[in-house]
Amino acid sequence: MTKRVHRRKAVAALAVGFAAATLGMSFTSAAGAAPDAGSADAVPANLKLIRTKTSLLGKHLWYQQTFKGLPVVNGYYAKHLDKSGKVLEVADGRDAVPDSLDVTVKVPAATATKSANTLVSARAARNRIAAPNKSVTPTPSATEGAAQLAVVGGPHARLVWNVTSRSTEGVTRSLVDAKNGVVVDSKVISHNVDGKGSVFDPNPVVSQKNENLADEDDKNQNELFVAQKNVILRNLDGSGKLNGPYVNIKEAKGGVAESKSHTFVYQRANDKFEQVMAYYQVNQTQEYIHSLGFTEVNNESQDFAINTFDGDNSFYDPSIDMITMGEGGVDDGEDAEVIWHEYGHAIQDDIVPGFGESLEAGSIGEGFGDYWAVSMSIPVSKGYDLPCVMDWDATSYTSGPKHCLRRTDTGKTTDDISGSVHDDGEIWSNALWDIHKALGRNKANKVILQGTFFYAPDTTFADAARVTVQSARLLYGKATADQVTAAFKARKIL
Ligand SMILES: [Ca+2]
Ligand SMILES: [Ca+2]
Ligand SMILES: [Ca+2]
Ligand SMILES: [Ca+2]
Ligand SMILES: [Zn+2]
Repeated sequence: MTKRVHRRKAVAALAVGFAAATLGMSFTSAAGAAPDAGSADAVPANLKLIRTKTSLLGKHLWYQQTFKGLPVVNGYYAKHLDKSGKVLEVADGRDAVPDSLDVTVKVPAATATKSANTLVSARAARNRIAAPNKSVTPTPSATEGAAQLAVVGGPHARLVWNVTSRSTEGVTRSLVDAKNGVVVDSKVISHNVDGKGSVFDPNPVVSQKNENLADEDDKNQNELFVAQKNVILRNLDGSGKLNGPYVNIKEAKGGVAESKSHTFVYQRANDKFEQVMAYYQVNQTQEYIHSLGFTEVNNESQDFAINTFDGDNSFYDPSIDMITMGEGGVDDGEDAEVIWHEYGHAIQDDIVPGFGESLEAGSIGEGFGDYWAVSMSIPVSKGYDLPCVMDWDATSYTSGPKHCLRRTDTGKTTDDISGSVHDDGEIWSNALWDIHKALGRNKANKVILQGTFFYAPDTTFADAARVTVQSARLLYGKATADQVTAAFKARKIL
């Protein structure tokens, strides 16, 4: 292998017209330190060693080009050494940066992050409209951002904030001019992929119409195996884990599931099965929410901890925005209705900061979670006892013949208020269920989600009902609002 020095590719890989060749420009920042590739130690000035790899033939040293201590975007330098330390090859991908470039920041990081996220959100929204029928549903709103100061070299050298955002497009890198705030480049650096999975949908009791199934301590059973359904896991971020724009399996008993081929097929005795359930069922519910036109209903990669709690309970923790699925009795993650109930809490906490500050608000939280579980179950339940909540999980703690943790058709009214959020939630869920029956699934869910945007954190039944009626009126007119009013009157809420 002969020793060669590769010069920089002629065009920088930036999208916004940085087309001029950098060939022939001097590396003023590296003045007096011409590459001496012949010596293993010598490298040009202003390089920072960022990685050393060992291969069969030797070592590979990777450097980040820097300017006044800041990374130069896409500016690299690599030195490949044989086992004796002799240089085999050098790759020089540095961009010229004029010494005169001023690195004083004019635009704060927060402003740059906001500009980048706004642009990413708008682009995601446009893409969604352009391709409404694609199975992968890109959706708007970049929700996270971290800004790092950097320098772009080449003919349009400038100081930039390098902003990493996460949106339904995936992970995006945007470069924002730190002098004037203009977003000069923005591109997706991750890849969304489809994976394969196997799930219960919504749960075995409903899909098999069999109230006699039993947990048997998480044992694989033929009756439960046939209840599994092969599905496509959409919107995976390509990391090989169950992560995407709507779901992030963050912690899990036995470790998070990983598959390079994005194949997540397990039987229910494997603790990873519940991870797949959470990913699939939450992705489904977010795609549904987006299909209704809502772009900011917990539109983020919701954190989950799966099977990390050994009690027979699951919970949403608003302080860290995390849903924990317990493994007591039937693993809670085996029943999509438990997942959707908890996700209902995450939805409300996202729309109304600090939601649930009063007894009635807490009851609305529980009632909405139950209603949401029932409503999400409808497309896959073939009409089987729809108002029954958590039919499979409840086999562990109800004697039967029917197994329901709660129902959305109890007939309770405010005369039955008991002071317990779960019991009183049945008043609220019954009202929502009646709205559902009156308006149909999509129209009802639009009205109910829209109404939530007007809730106060410590709302009362009556106030929450009032803004739901108002939402129905503004979206659909008086006749629809009257139907919603009737549903709340039947529960003596209005
Ligand atoms: Ca299980
Ligand atoms: Ca959230
Ligand atoms: Ca359980
Ligand atoms: Ca059910
Ligand atoms: Zn709850």
